[in-house]
Amino acid sequence: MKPIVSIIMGSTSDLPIMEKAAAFFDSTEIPFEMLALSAHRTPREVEQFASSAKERGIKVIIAGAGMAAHLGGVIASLTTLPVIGVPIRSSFDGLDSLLAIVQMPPGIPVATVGVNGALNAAILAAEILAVGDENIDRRVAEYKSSLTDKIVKANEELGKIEYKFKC
Ligand code: RP5
Repeated sequence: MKPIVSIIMGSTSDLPIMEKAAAFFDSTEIPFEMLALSAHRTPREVEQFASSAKERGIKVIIAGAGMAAHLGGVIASLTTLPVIGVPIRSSFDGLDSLLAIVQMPPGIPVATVGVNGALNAAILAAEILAVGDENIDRRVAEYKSSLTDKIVKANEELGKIEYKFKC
């Protein structure tokens, strides 16, 4: 199996959040790799990774980082692959990493999901891949219908709860 998505994180302390992306790719059978790389602690390795990702067959990169979260932006500056940033809540409720990831200068976009939004990052990555892959498209559509089922069931449950003035 060759990975087509990279899940990158600034530290293994980000793993409890980033593993939600991994679980989604497992459930949708999308081959991925997972690496710890830090824009500040391993800048050379980040450059090596970003500049070779495309030729290794990677199609989308997800980068999770907390605090001064420059990882996604630095990767985006070194590749034409789409980069999705996941702000990790490590300090200031994640606002510092959210702003560091989302406020990129013109020319170097990083698609940014919400704080700790690794699952949404994975779904967005799958949707990008689905543009050119019918099987992935079908699996993402199945996942999205399962969300509809969840709310249909929630309404059934709510219907059973009784209050004096509930009609
Ligand atoms: C960031 O600093 C990492 O992405 C992590 O969210 C945060 C703390 O890292 P550790 O000190 O836990 O390694 O670079």
